[in-house]
Amino acid sequence: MCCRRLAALLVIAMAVVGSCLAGQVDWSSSAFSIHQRSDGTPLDGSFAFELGGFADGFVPSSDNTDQWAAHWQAAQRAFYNPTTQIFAGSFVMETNAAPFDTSGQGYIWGLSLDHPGEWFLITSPVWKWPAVGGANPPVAWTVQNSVSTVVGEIDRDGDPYFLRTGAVSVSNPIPWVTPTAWRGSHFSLAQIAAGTADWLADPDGDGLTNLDEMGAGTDPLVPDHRSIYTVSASAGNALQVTVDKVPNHVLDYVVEMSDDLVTWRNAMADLEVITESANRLVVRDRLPLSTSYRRFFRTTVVLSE
Ligand SMILES: [Ca+2]
Ligand SMILES: [Ca+2]
Repeated sequence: MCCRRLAALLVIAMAVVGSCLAGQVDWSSSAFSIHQRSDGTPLDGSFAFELGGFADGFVPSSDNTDQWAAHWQAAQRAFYNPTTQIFAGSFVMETNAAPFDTSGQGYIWGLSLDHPGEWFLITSPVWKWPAVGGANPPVAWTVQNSVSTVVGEIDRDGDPYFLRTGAVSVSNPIPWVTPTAWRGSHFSLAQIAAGTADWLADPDGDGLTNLDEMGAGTDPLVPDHRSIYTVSASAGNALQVTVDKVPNHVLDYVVEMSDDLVTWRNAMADLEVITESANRLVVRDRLPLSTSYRRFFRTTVVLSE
């Protein structure tokens, strides 16, 4: 994995927003269970699991795995933790637009860039998306309570394994845009060789580096600008930064805070992640607004591949 960082923008502002109720899906495997690839080797930290649904009425099966990526819409991604042997996430509903309508079918899809021939997909007839803003308690979609294993295997008593991915064709398209694929889709081989596609280059001169452009979903060869963040004050009167992510890209968005524009930090002691989904990252200052100190925030995009 390589990582590159770039400070995208500095922001400070304040406004007032209200809190709202929301439907929530808590989804996970079981901790300290045996999770394996199809050949029996333990899952490693390259495996990510995504909560999501398939658009256009597409119904996935083990016979049409080559078409899954074209229809997949992720709600949230959670990486497998080989130490605690679990993946887990909490997703607060952001929309009930299809395929996330209340009759839409929810799925959990596991895959890895390092092991492209190993997938896992489960669902259950009762996994229907909660209503946005609904006041019902969170629903729990777990490997344990899934009913349909489309690809992979589950052994619910955990012995000799709890979850096993299944073997699929390595030529299947994946639902993720890697940095290499993004660069290849926007630049010619000659441009890549000439350095025009370098991550810190700005060939269209719009002030956004190529890395910024990928993180904002803009065209690296057309001058344009899209602000990917908003700053507000939370109900508890603390500064809150919301980042609009480009979904399905293999990169991370990080919000950092500074008192002096010199030292930047994103420690949990200072910043609380309110929610992170495929589309959005919301981070909040743990201290309330005050006239006795200054706060600056910046959003950075981090490549990982
Ligand atoms: Ca640019
Ligand atoms: Ca541009």
